[in-house]
Amino acid sequence: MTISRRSLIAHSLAGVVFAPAVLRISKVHGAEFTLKYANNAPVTHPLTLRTKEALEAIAKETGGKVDIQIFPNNQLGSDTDMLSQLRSGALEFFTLSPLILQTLVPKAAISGIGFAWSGYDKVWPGVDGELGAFVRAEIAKGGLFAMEKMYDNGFRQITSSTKPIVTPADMDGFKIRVPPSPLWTSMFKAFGAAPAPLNFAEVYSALQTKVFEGQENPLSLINTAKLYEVQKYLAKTNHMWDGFWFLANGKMWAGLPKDVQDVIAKNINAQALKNREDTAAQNATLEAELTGKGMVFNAVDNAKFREKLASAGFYKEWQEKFGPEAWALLEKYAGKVS
Ligand code: X2X
Repeated sequence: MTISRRSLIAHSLAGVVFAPAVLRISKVHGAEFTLKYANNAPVTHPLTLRTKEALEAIAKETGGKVDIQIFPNNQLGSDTDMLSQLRSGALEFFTLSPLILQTLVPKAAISGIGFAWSGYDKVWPGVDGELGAFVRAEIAKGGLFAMEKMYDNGFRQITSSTKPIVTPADMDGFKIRVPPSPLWTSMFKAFGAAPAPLNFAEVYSALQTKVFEGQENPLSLINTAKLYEVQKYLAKTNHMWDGFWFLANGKMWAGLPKDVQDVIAKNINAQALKNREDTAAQNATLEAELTGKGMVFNAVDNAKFREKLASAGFYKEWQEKFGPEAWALLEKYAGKVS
């Protein structure tokens, strides 16, 4: 906070009554809070489009006093880099998968258990409800602040350049890239595949040079990151749901004036709801669009893939790791998971 802002606040506390403007700093010219938000999503992805809208609304509502610049598409580095920048305070805001956050906040990954969610009608009440509140409290213990509403990434599908994945046996030894997270590696080992972690920033070129045969992501990312150029087959596994927590550096957030926090949170949360509508709408059209771009889709018997995880001991292992409280909250919204 600058000296001029302190004195303005002191001035307003001294009895000067202002109209209920969002920020009582109209005598100061230019931005007073210049902050950064970064992500891993392409510029055309609904995460980038909607957060950009939120940041524009924040600037407008504050008369330009709160200026949050957006750095999409790994411009500031990989997810791993951005997470350390966020923790050190070099970056103020960042959206991240709860599974990648697992390296810092072990229980944050609970929402990513394989085949836990049958649909969005269960996901949103869960992450907007007690399950999400539990995770946000865990995130706070890790020194970060998470906004209330998660953004959607989507239900994940397996793609391949070498062969269609139709049965669980097709996963045997399959060289697949997974995001950097213990739960992800564990899930694909349980499928019998040969997973290796890699940040999303490197995925396109790793697929292009055939370091990996496959990867898994929601349709919206496969489309906007142009993964269809380097992947041929898509198995509709819906093997897990993934979203993004909109995170802030905890100390930085706590140091912002309440009126600034309120206007940021209001707009970020409002656009999260629009982002959820975007991905739902895209899911209805992207199979046709990606097929038109040359991908070959196939259905799978999802129950067989789930059985494979169960028989490999995946659910038992992670139920123990997450503990009874987190697991009960997941099942409260998702239904029986194991
Ligand atoms: O890294 C990925 O695959 C991505 C973009 O889906 C995540 O953010 C987890």
